Order: sequence, then structure tokens, then C-alpha cells
Amino acid sequence: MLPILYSFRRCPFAIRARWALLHAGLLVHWREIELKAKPKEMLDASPKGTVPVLILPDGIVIDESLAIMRWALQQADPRGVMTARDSDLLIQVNDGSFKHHLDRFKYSDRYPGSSKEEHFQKGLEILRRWSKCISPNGWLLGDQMSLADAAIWPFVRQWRLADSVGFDADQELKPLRDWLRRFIEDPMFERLMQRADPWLPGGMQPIFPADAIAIPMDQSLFHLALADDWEAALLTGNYRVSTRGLSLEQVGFIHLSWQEQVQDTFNRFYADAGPVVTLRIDPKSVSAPLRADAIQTGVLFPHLYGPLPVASVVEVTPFSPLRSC
Ligand SMILES: N[C@@H](CCC(=O)N[C@@H](CS)C(=O)NCC(=O)O)C(=O)O
Repeated sequence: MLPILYSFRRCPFAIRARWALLHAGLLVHWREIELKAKPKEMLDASPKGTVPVLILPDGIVIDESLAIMRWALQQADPRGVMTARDSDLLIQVNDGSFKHHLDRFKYSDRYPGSSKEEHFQKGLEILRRWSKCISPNGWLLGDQMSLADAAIWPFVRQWRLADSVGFDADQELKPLRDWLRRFIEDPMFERLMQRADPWLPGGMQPIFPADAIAIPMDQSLFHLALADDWEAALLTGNYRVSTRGLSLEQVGFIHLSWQEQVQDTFNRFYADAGPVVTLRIDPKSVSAPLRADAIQTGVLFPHLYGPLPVASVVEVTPFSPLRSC
């Protein structure tokens, strides 16, 4: 059984929750809602009436976006977002004063009596401060992406939607612009912003992400590995290569294949490599999430969103390519 997510496409709180679910390799039943017509089922689960709301198969309700992020990243955190420096203070400023000024600047007609200009200036001050924090590696809190980066960017994107000319021209915001671009130019962004019709009880039950499916547990999965990489993994107990020359941390998952896809994967990526082995994996024995995601051509490939324990590999054979004569 999958968890149920009540979501609203444009809501930055819902975007950050979906970002974490996508990042962690999870699948959920997706119930898109309209804020002016919230489903009774959602209000019964969470009477405060805000999205996102995640309902776990055991009935536990998580109705704060940050708690959903933390829950998802506990299942899998392939890029180590949760291990980065403490993010709480920055997120508090975002969810508190920055969001306050953003709303009063972006939706000034909803706040009669408040000064649009004043809120613009206060919000801009925060953005400029964050821009100064960006490290040479391009993240808010040091060398790697943290929970703060992942939790804040949807709100900065919203600011930019309200003032793209100013945001794009401000010299002081250059580092923050480059930082935001990393999120919105990532191929994940399009998947995050997929559209669905509002959910109706008894109606269609789409899955988020819409271009992914669950992996059948009764079929072996395969991974082509450079023999040297596999030897190295035997020493540590975990294999952490995503695909040739790229690590799990860099890509966010380990590329796998179903049996009929192995030969083509070899032809595309390993034909000129040194010795290659085929790892046969029992999907039931891995604990990190598995999800089949569509690549650009629409073809589904299985992906593992965490390290591959060497004990999950049931067979290792030298790869011998099929030769046509
Ligand atoms: N603290 C909540 C805030 C969520 C929130 O305010 N979501 C907005 C949409 S962006 C909402 O549902 N508002 C209710 C409404 O507009 O009726 C969280 O982090 O999940």
C-alpha cells in the first residue's frame, strides 16, 4: 500500500514535500486539491486544512511540509541532504518572516493596509543576505546541499515569479540566482510540477511521480559494474556507483536494468570499458527504495535510491556481450 498525498501544484510547501518524495525514490497516491474546495477526506484527516498532507498506510497523518520532507529523507537520502549542517534557523526565517513579506508583496491586494513597497524591501533584504551565504560550491550552508536549500528554493522561486525583472537584474542576487537555477533547471523540476485534475472520491487515483511505477518484487534486477568497482565494494560491504564514472551521491540513485535491458545498457555505456561484471540483484533484499522512472524516451528503468548492499547481489558473472556475425 502506498501513502496518500494531498497536494496543490503551485503551493511552495507542497512543492518542497514533493521534492523530498521524488528525491527519496518514493511513490504516493496523488490527490491534487483545489484550495477553495478541499475534500472532506482531507479535512477529516487534518482539520487545519493546509496542504501538503501525507497519510501513511498505517493511518499516521503528517500535515506539515517539513515533517513530510524529514519522513521521506529518512527512507532514503542518497545525496546526504540530512547530513549537511543544521538547517533549522534558515528554514525558520523562510517560513516566518520571508514568507510573511513574500505574501504581502506578491498578493498585496489581499492585505489592504499593508505597504507593498515595505514588504518588498524587507523580503529583498533577506534574499540578499541569503545570496551572501552561498558557498563557493553553490549551496546555502557549506559544501553540499542541505535541508535548508531543498526547503527554501520553492519560496525564492515564488518571489522571482512576482518580480522576475528585478530579481534577474540585481547584482547582489547573482549567487542566489545561480543557486535557484540549479533547482529549476534540474530534470526533476518538470516531474515535480506535473499536473493532475483535482481528485474526486471514486475517481482516477494517479500516482506521484506520474512517470514512475512500483517495481515488481518477483523479477531480478541487474546492474553492470566495472569489475574494479565491484571489487572495491566487496571490501566496504556497499556498492555506491550509479553508472560508469558517476557515484550514487552525484546522480541520486543507482541505475539498474531489467534482464532484457542489460545488453543495450552495455552497448550504450560500457562497450569500450575494461572488464565488466553483471550483478543480479534480488529486489526483495534491498532496503532502500526502488522505483522505475521513465527516461526521456519514455522507457521505464528501475532505480535504487540508496547504496546496494553486496549481500543483495545473488549472482556476479563476467559480462559477455552478444556478438552479431
Ligand atoms: N506550515 C504548513 C503551511 C502549509 C500552507 O500554508 N499551505 C497553504 C497552501 S501554499 C494552504 O494550504 N493554505 C490553506 C488555504 O489557502 O486554504 C506546512 O508547512 O505544511
